Amino acid sequence: MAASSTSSFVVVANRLPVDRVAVAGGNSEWRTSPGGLVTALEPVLRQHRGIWIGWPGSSIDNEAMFEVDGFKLKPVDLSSDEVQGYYEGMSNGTLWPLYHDVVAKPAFHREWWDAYVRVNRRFAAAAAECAARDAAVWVQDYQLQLVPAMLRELRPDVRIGFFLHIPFPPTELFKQLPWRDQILEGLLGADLVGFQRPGGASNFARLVRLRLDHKTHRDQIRLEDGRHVAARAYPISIDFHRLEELAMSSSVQARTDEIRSEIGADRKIFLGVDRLDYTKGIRQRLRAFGELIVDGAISVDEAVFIQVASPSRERVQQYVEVRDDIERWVGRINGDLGRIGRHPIHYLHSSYPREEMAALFQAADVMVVTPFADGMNLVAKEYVTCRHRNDGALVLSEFAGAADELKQAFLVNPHDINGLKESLLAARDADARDLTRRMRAMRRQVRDNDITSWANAFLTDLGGRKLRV
Ligand code: GDG
Repeated sequence: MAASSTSSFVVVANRLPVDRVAVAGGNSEWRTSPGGLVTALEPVLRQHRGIWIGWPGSSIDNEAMFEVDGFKLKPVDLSSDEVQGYYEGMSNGTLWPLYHDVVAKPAFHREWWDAYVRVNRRFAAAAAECAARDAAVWVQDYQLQLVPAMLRELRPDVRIGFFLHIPFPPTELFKQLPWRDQILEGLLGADLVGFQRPGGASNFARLVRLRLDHKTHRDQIRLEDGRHVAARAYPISIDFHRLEELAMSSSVQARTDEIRSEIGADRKIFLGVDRLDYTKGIRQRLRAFGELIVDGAISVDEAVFIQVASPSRERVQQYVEVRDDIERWVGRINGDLGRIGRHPIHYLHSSYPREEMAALFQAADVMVVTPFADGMNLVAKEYVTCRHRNDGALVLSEFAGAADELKQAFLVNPHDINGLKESLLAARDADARDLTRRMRAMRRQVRDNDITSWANAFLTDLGGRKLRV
């Protein structure tokens, strides 16, 4: 259905919150994809008849606005060259590894940068077209860091917010970027720049002071023209109540029982759930688990590791390599340490419905989340949310943003394999009362700081009370 005009609230993100799905008769239609961001922004989008601008994920005939489930969507159509240069190249081959502590080597290519500038300009133009006078525009994430300044130039009347979902790197790493000043200038087009952790906000403030000579005071940056930009932390969260309700539903409970009985009721389940990404530390955690079997500390009759690695960015070379690497390790561990009917690792390279994820979270005794760097890590918060009986153990990397809030987790340094092994055993062997005490505190933290509080905190700072969810 066609939708028209402008709105007082506009979201700009790399992807539209919809997928094109095949339906009977060889046709296809749009369905909303249930990501965290849509859930968070749904009330405010509906209230303001907001518009969401993004790439539809596949090529489309025209860029006319359309409507799905009451959401107004404005597509930005990208050519395959643009997808390659802006998305696979600059976003996921340069910025993603650079911002994640150079866990993989970032590649710097001028043609990728050129595509990034071009595509950011197109997103900014679309935002300028959709924003009503004095509207609030909320730009999301590392793919669109130039949009705030480009949009400000086109539309000085609008309030502009930007939120970075991934870490913002320390100055020494950021400085490697050939286009470092352009990115800083791009972000400074916003009135409010949000980060997951206070460290990201202070890295940014330090960089604009050092490189662009702007004055900063606490979380305020003062520009030459007298304008102020605020840089603050807004730790993202999840929809606690919706997920808890799903986890408590009878169908998910039944599926949980089924998984437990398939694995063997007495076997401990260690679980990993990640997009297959080199930042997530998947190989290291499997290696630690394998070594514990070799050491005799874990027996394949008593424990299993389930690793869900959902397919991600499969056209980017580093992702092809990390997949090969992980699969070699899984093969080696299962080949060396398993026997018929007893695989130490159940490796699942697939995406599953939310119900299946909730059942897995409930079935797992020990959740293992070991990224080398991670803006937040929602999986850790989802596990805690699903443990409505206040049991289960969370092993969590101190390098995930979630570690700031989930302090009662078994915190680990994922580079330290021996430390990781000790934590896996400590989590397995912890007594029930200790686990309950920890889980209660973590659940309270996520319940009291859910996705709505996150959106409200950001939107109130951006646009005042009228934008609250
Ligand atoms: C970025 C930042 C930040 C995974 N496999 C399946 C599935 N998932 C869901 C998880 C979770 C989400 O995907 C992954 O979110 P994370 O936060 O763990 O990580 P990134 O994808 O890297 O997200 C991150 C986040 O943005 C938000 O700001 O926290 O730091 O890197 O919700 O459950 N969901 C389903 N099937 C799967 O197979 N249904």
